[in-house]
Amino acid sequence: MVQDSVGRLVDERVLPIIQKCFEEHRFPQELVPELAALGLLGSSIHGYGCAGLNAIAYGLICQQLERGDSGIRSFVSVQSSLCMYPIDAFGSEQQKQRYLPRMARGELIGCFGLTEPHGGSDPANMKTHAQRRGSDWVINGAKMWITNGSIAGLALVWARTEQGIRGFLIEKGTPGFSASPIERKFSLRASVTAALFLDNVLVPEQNVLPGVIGLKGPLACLTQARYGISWGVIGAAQACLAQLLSYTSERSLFGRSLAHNQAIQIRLAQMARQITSAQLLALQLGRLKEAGRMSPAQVSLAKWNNCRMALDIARDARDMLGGSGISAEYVPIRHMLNLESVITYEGTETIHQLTLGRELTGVNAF
Ligand code: TGC
Ligand code: FAD
Repeated sequence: MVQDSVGRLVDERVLPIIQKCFEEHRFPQELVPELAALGLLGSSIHGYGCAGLNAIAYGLICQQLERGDSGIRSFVSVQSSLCMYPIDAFGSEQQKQRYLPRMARGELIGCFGLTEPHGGSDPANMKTHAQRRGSDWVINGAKMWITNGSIAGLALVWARTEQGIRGFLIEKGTPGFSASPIERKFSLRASVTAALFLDNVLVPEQNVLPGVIGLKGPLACLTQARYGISWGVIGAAQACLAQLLSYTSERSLFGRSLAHNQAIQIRLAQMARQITSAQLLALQLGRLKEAGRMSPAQVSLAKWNNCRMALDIARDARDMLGGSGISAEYVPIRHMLNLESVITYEGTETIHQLTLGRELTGVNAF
């Protein structure tokens, strides 16, 4: 039921506008109330106006949304896994009451500020810092490549303190806090990406997440979001394969349709094999997550495998469309360009390979 209703939303509301949004470098913010009305924001959270769905339902939501566009799935990932999840998991009751219901209704958009301009793969080397001033905190620093950054009413900013890394909930309009959209992207053009600046930003103690100190806080959020991405990218690959099935049956070359060629059928069959394997991997991960047995290394394996699978399929699909493959009339090039971001954010492919390497050998090679 979840898959079908999100699929309908994608078919009826996302697909008709998304190519134009991509061309215009515009996030379709008008869809946020509809995403909220279907219960897609913070869908795994119980209470606070959230749907309380299980992990596999969240995966299916991501898969359907990314069949539309990675930018729409990114919006939901950040809102749900990177902003609402930490408030639910590490926040005070007051913080949950104040933010989660409005976020579930889509009235308050969140963002997650971990990456910094000097290098995102190594967040332990964070420069943004918070110092005590009486009962408040003063934060200075900058964050880079932040999804939803300039449309967010609430930024979860991670900063170094004397005790270790902590999460600060900063509301839009707080003096010294600003966000500037990053223009001229060739990828995720239907998504907002921004830089955040923090210049002596005063944050009261009540806006600090009390439940976690240290890098494990943001990394635990990334585990949730990477899980969703492992499902999401399958949708982008499915969209590319669907386009190819109609294109290769309609296009006639050398006196027969492209689909009559063994070389074409083998490439289509390879895609179906890769998509099905990725789905089984994501499904098993979801079952482990439901059972409380999903490990971060398993999530790294799935994020790496499934992003690589989707990017390879999108690039291959682009090629199989010939010249049409570079046209905005067809979906593969948009998915291909988006997936260049998806394989980079939430840990680059190399970071996930090294995470697996560390798990296998016990040696940290970062
Ligand atoms: P390391 O020593 O491994 O870990 C530090 C502490 O964290 C714990 N931990 C985790 N906890 C929960 N989930 C995970 N995945 C965890 N991984 C590690 C770990 O047990 C330890 O805890 P404790 O209690 O011992 O302190 O840390 P490290 O400094 O060696 O770094 C490891 C590394 C390289 C894997 C990590 O830094 C990393 O993942 N780097 C990549 C950074 C990244 O992915 N950034 C993403 C930014 S957000 C984003 O891209 C959003 S895109 C949104 C969208 O539009 O969809
Ligand atoms: P770097 O860390 O500088 O890496 C550069 C290259 O070096 C990469 O190829 C990397 O794999 C490689 N490398 C790094 N370390 C090693 C090593 N030890 N051995 C070998 N190779 C290595 N961040 C957020 O906090 N919040 C967001 O909402 C968010 N949204 C994003 C949206 C978009 C569209 C993009 C593109 C990024 C977003 N990010 C966000 C940032 C993203 O997480 C980072 O881009 C990513 O973690 C990589 O960091 P970096 O870009 O600084 O690259």
